Amino acid sequence: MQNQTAEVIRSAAPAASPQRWSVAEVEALLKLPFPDLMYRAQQVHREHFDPNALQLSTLLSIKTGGCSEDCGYCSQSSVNATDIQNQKLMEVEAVVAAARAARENGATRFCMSAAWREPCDRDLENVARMVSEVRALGMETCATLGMLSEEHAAQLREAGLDYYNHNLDTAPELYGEIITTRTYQDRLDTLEHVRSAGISVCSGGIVGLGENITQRAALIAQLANLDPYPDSVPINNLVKIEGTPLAEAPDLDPLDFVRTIAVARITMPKAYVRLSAGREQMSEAVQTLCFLAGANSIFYGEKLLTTGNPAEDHDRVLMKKLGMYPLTEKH
Ligand code: SAM
Ligand code: DTB
Ligand code: SF4
Repeated sequence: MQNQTAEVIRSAAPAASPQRWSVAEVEALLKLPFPDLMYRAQQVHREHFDPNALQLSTLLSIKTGGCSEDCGYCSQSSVNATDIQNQKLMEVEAVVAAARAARENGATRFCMSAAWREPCDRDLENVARMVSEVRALGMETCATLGMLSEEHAAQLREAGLDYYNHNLDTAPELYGEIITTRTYQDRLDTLEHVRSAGISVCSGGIVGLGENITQRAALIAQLANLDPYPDSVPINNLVKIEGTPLAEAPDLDPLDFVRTIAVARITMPKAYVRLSAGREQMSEAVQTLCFLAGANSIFYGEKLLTTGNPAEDHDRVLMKKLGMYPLTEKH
């Protein structure tokens, strides 16, 4: 039986249209006793998903570094003094070869990421070719290329793009302290263009940026109040990168990370909640708590964009130990 605190928070049963979540309601969820929170999250998760299955996406940085945006967490911003190797847009053939390898390893979705503020027309044509060729391998396609116009979104859809990743990243109140070269509204506009083009929305954020619990709640409320909420919600734990303004950000308590996952699950019942960046720095026990809290998707492959991720064989062993398995058919 749930305790009184839990009872005052309204039920997260899915409705035809999404619920509106106030920041205070989300914050109250984040503050639930841990066992109550996990119980709520598991109830919601099991109502909509096989709790033992994980969706696996492999990431590839198709254009690395030299980005004109000033995101305070990112190794790829030209404003940040990081020591990554810039790399121009990859050739289509090399991208398709990487996608094929990812498929052979068991990934069902391939996500192509570029360090751009926004793609130009020529870049977009090249990415559209990559999308259609990766799609032809029988994989789901995802791209994250920065801001997207309506026209570019339509072109990508035409090429066979299934998902577009564009994160809200943090709470509106904190946003201006993390990024100054674009606005929150710019982010929301791109999500609208993506949705209108018929592409599924993948949007989440980063925790551990030094936000307080109210700001963490505000990020989740923003995502959950999108109408409809995103199909896929990546929750990244900040990977601290030397040379970025956030290199010395205080560590987030791992249990607060797990709580964030649980609240994302409760407020966005049918979304795939992705345990994203930061897994390499996380113990298996914490990752397991995230799965129990409702995370049902991961980035699979030994590299994220410029930082490491657990190797495929390591993740396979973990899944086996937990009796979990990859989603094999397309979802
Ligand atoms: N340039 C595009 C954009 O910003 O939308 C696409 C690539 S960008 C690297 C994709 C996302 O990666 C960011 O929105 C952010 O959420 C996440 N990210 C970047 N650096 C990170 C870091 N150091 N730790 C955790 N997440 C990070
Ligand atoms: C997302 O939300 N996380 C991924 C993906 N979308 C593109 C990126 C994580 C980047 C982590 C830092 C790096 O490897 O540079
Ligand atoms: Fe550029 Fe994206 Fe990194 Fe921001 S997060 S600096 S937009 S690559």
